[in-house]
Amino acid sequence: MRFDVITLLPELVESVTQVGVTGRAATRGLIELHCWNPRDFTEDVHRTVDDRPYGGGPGMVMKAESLLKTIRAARKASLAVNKTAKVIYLSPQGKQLDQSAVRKMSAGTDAEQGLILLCGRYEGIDERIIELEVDEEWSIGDYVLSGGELGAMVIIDAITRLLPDVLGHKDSAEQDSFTDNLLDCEHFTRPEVVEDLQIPAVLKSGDHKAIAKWRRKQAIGRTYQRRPDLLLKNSLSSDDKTLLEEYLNEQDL
Ligand code: 9WO
Repeated sequence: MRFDVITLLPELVESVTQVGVTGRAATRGLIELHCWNPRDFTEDVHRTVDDRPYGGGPGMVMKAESLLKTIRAARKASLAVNKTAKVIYLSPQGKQLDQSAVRKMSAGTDAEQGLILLCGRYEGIDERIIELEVDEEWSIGDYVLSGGELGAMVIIDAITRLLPDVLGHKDSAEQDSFTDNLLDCEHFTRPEVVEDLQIPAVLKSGDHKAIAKWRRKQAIGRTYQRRPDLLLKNSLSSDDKTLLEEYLNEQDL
């Protein structure tokens, strides 16, 4: 999948293709990242990308002209290879990203045609850019960052790990938290005892059915206690309700 990122800080965004799962995906050619710096699309000696806000107030706003040129250059380059990539603006005003949105982007036309991720800095970008060129506006959560880059990197990371062949183990992405709106169960590895704390006995039983049942019970119980809002998204099957009752009974012990 191809990602084109419009950013004043390409070094920051490029680090995503230099390390970890996303780094390996880039090396293996499963993802491609191209950064476009609006400063390279300025004409003046100072390479000005920002200006004072109309109406006054603190800070600066990213100017329309260089951004328009940058977005159109990115669109053209991406079009030559793929088809019509969407332009996504990262901002706290966007629709909040969740795993189902990520899954859609990693599977559908976005995966084939790529995404153009637009990162603002300063107080934001001239609104007319959003009107003219932005197809979708996404937020990664209710907090303010100093720019959209970390949001773009979050989207690239979350999509990449779902792409075919990226994760070694065939179904490890599918087994994760949120696959069916449930949080993950706990994990343990050796040694068996850490500061007097034992691992749950069932995990040593070798009984794969019992282990799978315990993991699902924990996932449901933890979701109920920590994120009840997620359980309301898809009502529990009667088997899952039984597991939740068992979990709550075991908690009282
Ligand atoms: C900065 C600022 C400073 C003084 C007064 C008001 C202010 N508002 C902002 C601001 O919202 N800056 C944004 C920085 C402008 C757009 C890019 N920036 C950004 C993106 N911050 N946080 C995000 C973001 C992106 C995706 N998901 C969550 C947050």
